Amino acid sequence: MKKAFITGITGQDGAYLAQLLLDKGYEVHGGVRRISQPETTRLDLLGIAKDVHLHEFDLSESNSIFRTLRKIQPDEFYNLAAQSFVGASWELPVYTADVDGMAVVRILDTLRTISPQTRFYQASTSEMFGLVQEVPQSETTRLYPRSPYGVAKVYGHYITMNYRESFDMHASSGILFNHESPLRGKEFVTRKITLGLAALAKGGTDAIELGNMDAKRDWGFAGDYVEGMWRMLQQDVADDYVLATNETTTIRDFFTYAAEALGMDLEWTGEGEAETATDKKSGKLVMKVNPKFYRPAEVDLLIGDPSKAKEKLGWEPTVRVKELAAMMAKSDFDALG
Ligand code: NDP
Ligand code: GDR
Repeated sequence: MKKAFITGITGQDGAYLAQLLLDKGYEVHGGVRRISQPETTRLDLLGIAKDVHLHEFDLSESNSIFRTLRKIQPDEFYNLAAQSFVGASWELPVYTADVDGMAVVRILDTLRTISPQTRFYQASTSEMFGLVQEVPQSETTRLYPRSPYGVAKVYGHYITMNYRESFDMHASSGILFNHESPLRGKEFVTRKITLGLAALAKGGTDAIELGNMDAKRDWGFAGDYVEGMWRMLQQDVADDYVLATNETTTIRDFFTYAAEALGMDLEWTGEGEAETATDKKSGKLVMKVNPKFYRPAEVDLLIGDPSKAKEKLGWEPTVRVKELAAMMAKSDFDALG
């Protein structure tokens, strides 16, 4: 039986990956931070909390990484834990650099010392592309991060490549474009939209307040992306791969798709800070812009080219953005009873 260790197992991707690996017959271990109230909501929702082995683990603590790895000696190590919210990274730039950047070398160097045969996956991100250099973005596109989060992830990405080249380690990075699901964190824009719309459809009256409506993202379904992570570690030779849908959508259009799935018919008015959306059927104001959600520097356009993953891994996304928006909106609507 293969053993896997997942950092960030309580997060969106960690939960889906744990489920995938359990289905494949792995013994699944995961790292959880010590907090006053252990939080396994996503693992509970998937019905797998009892099937995984959880270990106290913090990315900022070298000894915690060392002790955990020495004990488990996993065949595969997936580093999914991170301060993953871009918006918060301007408030927590040093912490983000440590957890999203430095922690990657802590893990790699520990693996090199005590478990060099372990295959390693690093959660790299399309946020590393930042300011548009090329469309669509691929593994060879120049990196130009636009947030402390993006900058920290660039370090994690390059140190993964460096340990692969320096020590012949099986270390791969997945450069993943945005992927969402009903388990997505509530502060990310897709989930914020679907939770807010579900409440409005159930009779609520609070308009959803958003920032930049013009940003474009390449959104896929998280379940598809964890399959791609696993496939990367099954290759004979480690490498870096983009996972994306190759379709890009504005925040406004995602909002419209989710609203339509709940039976709304939107009327958009105004521009910039004055932009609003009203549901023509109920007459309710459902969205207004609040500049407090604007970012100090924005990533305007992300669209990925996943052809390498398709050719080498046989990976393709199965859920398109409209279906994704409907899936999330209906899940949040149903959860309200
Ligand atoms: P989530 O925010 O849902 O999960 C992050 C996980 O990291 C949580 O389990 C969290 O634990 C854990 N964590 C945070 N800080 C620490 C720490 N100091 N020590 C140990 N664990 C910690 O993220 P996602 O699942 O969406 O993303 C997974 C990874 O992929 C992240 O690295 C993210 O940056 C990256 N990524 C995500 C993309 C996406 O669109 N989802 C796209 C590209 C990359 P806790 O539950 O205690 O908070
Ligand atoms: P992102 O996701 O920054 O792409 O990072 P997020 O959903 O936070 O933002 C996407 C875009 O929406 C705009 N936006 C808002 N965003 C949030 N969160 N809240 C709002 O109210 C709002 N209004 C407009 C943002 O400005 C941005 O342009 C995600 C994370 O999962 C990262 O960890 C991951 O690396 C990248 O995706 C790929």
